[in-house]
This record gives sequence, C-alpha cells and structure tokens, in this order.
Amino acid sequence: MSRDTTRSRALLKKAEGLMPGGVNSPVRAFRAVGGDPPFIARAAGATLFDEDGNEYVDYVGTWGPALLGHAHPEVVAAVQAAAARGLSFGAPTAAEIELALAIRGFFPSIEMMRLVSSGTEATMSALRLARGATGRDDVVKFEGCYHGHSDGLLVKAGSGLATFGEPDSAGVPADFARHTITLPYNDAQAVRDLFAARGAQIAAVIVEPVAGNMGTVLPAPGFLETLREVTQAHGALLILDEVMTGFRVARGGAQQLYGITPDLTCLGKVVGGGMPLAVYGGRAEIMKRIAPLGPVYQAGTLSGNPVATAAGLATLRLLDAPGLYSTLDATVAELCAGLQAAADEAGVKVTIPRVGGMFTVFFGEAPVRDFADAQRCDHARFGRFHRAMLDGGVYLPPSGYEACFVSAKHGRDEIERTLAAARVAFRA
Ligand code: KE4
Repeated sequence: MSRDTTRSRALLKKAEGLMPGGVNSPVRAFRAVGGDPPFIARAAGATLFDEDGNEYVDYVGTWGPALLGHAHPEVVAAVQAAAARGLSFGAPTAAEIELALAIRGFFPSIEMMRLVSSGTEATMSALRLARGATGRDDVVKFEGCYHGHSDGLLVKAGSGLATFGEPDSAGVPADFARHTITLPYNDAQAVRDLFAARGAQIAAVIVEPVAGNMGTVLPAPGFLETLREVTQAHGALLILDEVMTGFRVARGGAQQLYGITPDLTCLGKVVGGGMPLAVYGGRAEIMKRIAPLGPVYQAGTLSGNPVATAAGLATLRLLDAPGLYSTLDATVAELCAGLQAAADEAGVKVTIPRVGGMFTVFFGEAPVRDFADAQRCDHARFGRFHRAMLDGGVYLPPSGYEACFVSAKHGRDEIERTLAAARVAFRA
C-alpha cells in the first residue's frame, strides 16, 4: 500500500529545526527502523490517524498507557470536568486521596505512596529513598532494563559485569555511575555472588519484573524469588519497576502474577491514563522517611495535579470492567498465534514472548532470556518488518527492543487487519 506521507514529512522538517530529531523522545524518531515517523493527528480506541489521513492499528498505545484504548469517553469527560475546575492548585485535593486508595486496591504492597509526573521521577525518587533508608550507596540494575533517564540509571555493565557501572550516556560523570552495579537479567547466581561479596553495601535492587525495554523478556523461574530472598537476607530493598507491567501484565501487575511482595513499587503509564502521572510507594515505615516526615527530599510542582489525577482515577475505575483482563489475554494469545503462523508460512524464524497485554516479535529462533540474547536477534529484519507493517496500516513500536501493547479496544477487526498485513510483511 503506498501511503501518502506528504504532510508528515513537511512537519518533520519543521520539527527538526526546533527539537532534536524533531521529537520529544528519541525512540519516536524511528532511527532504529528507518523511514520517517507519521505525525499523529488524533487517536480513538485502537486506531491512530495521521496528518495525511492514514489509519493504523496501534500497538504502541503511547508506550503503554492506552490500555483502555485512546480517547475513552469516560476518561476524556473526567479530564474535561477536572480542567474546568482549574488545572493545578499546588495544594492537596480529595481526588489524590481517592486515587491513592484506588492504587492501593490494585497494589496492596503500596501502603503509602507519592504521586509524581513521570516514571523517571518515580524510579529516581525510589532509589534516593532506598539509599536514605539504608544508609548505603550502591544499587543493582540489570542489563537491558530501562528505568527512565536519571543519571544513576543510565549505566551499562562495567567490564566483568558485576563491577562498577559505566555511564551509558554522555553527560553522566563516572562518579554518578559507579554506584550502580549491572548484572545480566535472569542470572540468579550472579545476584547471589554479588550479595555474598558486597551485600552489606547494597541499598536496593531495581528490576523490571517482566522486562519490556529489551523487548518482552519473562523472568526465569526463581529469578524474582532470588531477588526477594537475597535483598531480605542482606537488608537491601527490592524495588519492582512496574511502570510498564503495572495494570498491564495483570490487574495487580507482575507482583500479583508472580506472587512477589517488594519493598517499593514504581508505577506509571496506565496509572495516569495517558496524562503525566506516576507513582512510587511501598512499606509505610520506609515511605515515612520522605519529607516532610523524614530526611529524604522529593518534591514536584505538578505532582498529583487534578487533571492527571482525574485521568488516572477514571482509568483505574474502568479496569474492573467484567472480563477486561481475560479478554485482553485472549486477544494477545490469538494475535501472537496468528503472527507466529504467518511467520512460519513465510519461512521466517521468530519468537514471540508475551505476558498479559504485552508482547514482542523477535527475529530469531532461540529463546530470548536476557539482553545479550535480544541483541543477537535480527534487528535489521525487524526494521524492514516494521516499515512493511506501517505500509499495511499497522503501527508497531519503532524498535526491536520495545514491547507491543494491546488495548481493550483491539477486537476481531484489528486482529484480522494486523494478520493480513503481517502475512504480506513477513514475505517482504
Ligand atoms: P517515563 O519517564 O518515560 O515516564 O518512564 C520511564 C520508564 C521507567 N520504567 C520503565 C519500565 C519504562 O518502560 C519507562 C519508559 N518506557 C519507555 C518505553 N520503552 C518510554 C518511551 C520513551 O522513552 O519515549
């Protein structure tokens, strides 16, 4: 299908003179897959509409938030009503109490919390709190996991993996990175060895309980349990970064799905329904270290603002619609089975891990257990697949290291259109 991209290309030219890459977040520039990004004019349900009048079945879902589908009438109405009462007060409101109660209903481990404006802010604050609460400086993350762009988390493995981290981005002083230790995801033995050697210096382990930023990678049996056990044994905190998995892989996130109780949890994306809202929280005795009660400082002009809070509250209230999660599971299962069949028919080797409402098409046949496995997949081929799917009216995340997100509005028609495009794209 030859898509008209005239307006989007003209807009990109203008945007590139104003914002780096013409975008406000790097992945949106399509550099990993080639071609130019469509400029989106509006979205509704499972569909995106671009400035040239093209329509796409959307699997980015604004990177996770659009679990209910875009522009859900009840969420839009709640936002409009809240906005008409004032956009932000910088003062406490009753709605923040209602949202916090609703969040605790989904995540009982979050006894006390703070509402913030982005996932980056949530994980940055959670790590500062862990360091403040334990008096220790070192934190552990896993290769291929992304927790936002705060300095200490933009770190790749140092040589020999379990040594000090090295900056992953220009502008991060080596000193900021060296307290971040990086290990291979799913390597429980490496975690045990690290804690045996230096457990007393470790403030926290932060992990994506289902990884979504190296593509979708499931926790190996026993991996999360090991993290829980060794952090407990050494007085370190376990932080589950559920910014992506929260409300996405199950109603109560990965901690419900895998039965893990963390010390702290970070939420984002779905919790704000598409508005700037994220959360960090957990055991009350830890959260009480946060100002104004305790010595760990964290603040924000727009934290918990009424409009984002209204969007979040309306969203969470709709998540308990009967059958929402079972239908989502069934849709993703049918879609992934169809994609696998289309690839098999075309003789293309793919592996398609999925959990709840998220999945990834990796080009390769070996199972993907960690970042090294993900890197061994054929990302050039993913780029060609992405472009062919876009021409076929299907909007996939523009990187093989991302997850696809399905919404409650992806139905029979969306599945059929996606599989029809995939049959052509796999043959391309
Ligand atoms: P934000 O600061 O982008 O709201 O959240 C950071 C973050 C934290 N933790 C996890 C597990 C995340 O996936 C993210 C953000 N995810 C990316 C998508 N891979 C956001 C998209 C983007 O960077 O443009």
